[in-house]
Amino acid sequence: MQASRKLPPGQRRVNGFPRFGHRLSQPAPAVPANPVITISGAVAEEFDLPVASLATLPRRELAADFHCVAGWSATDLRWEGVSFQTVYRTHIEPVLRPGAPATHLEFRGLDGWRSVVTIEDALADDVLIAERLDGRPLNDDHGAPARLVSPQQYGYINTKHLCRIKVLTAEPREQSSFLDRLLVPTHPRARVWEEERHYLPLWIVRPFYRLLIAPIRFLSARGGQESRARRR
Ligand SMILES: Nc1nc2c(c(=O)[nH]1)N[C@H]1C(S)=C(S)[C@@H](COP(=O)(O)O)O[C@H]1N2
Ligand SMILES: [Mo]
Repeated sequence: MQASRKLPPGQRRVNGFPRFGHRLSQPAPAVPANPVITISGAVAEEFDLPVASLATLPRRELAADFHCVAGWSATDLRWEGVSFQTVYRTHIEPVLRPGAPATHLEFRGLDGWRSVVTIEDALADDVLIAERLDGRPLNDDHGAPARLVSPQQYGYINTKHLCRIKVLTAEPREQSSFLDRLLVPTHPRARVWEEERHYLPLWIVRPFYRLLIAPIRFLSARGGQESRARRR
């Protein structure tokens, strides 16, 4: 489709869509038979939103590129799911604890990954909870059973294997995500067009990450093969 679409600053196109992430050589987490997304935090009562119930909400299709903070971009992906805004307005906003304005959301994956997103960024028009990619259900590599898709933010915000959304009323003080512990604090907004990677100067960050792409891709692909072998 839009093959000539410009990439954000410092990004390079890769062929296909590699599996990428932490616990690299590990297989993807097992998906429960009836997966749910637990909504917790500043809500009157914690509750489970079955992933299957997303099929009953207004569906949304989105063609977008995907940008990893390490510098690779996968282009022309076709996501299908539900707008996060829809999930928020229909299921979360009505049960917020009174007097506790939501400022951030924490998205957590079955493998322990987590990302924190400001309410403003989460409610952007192109943020989805997606269960389908390129016409098929999400596979293990890319986040079964459902993932956050926020194309204007770096990949690490796009939590895979989504199992919990926590409503926060302040920015969390300790940033204990994997990337934060590995490197230096990640940027709280992570907007790709502003190149909000970290607080370090880009002349340090860009080449450092570039060196990591090949080994991470290699290890992640091996972990992905292991998940597929286990399923067989
Ligand atoms: N649950 C979970 N989500 C995750 C990750 C992860 O390791 N676990 N890695 C993040 C990073 S750094 C990137 S670049 C993208 C990679 O998505 P992909 O494997 O579909 O390419 O997922 C993000 N979401
Ligand atoms: Mo990433």
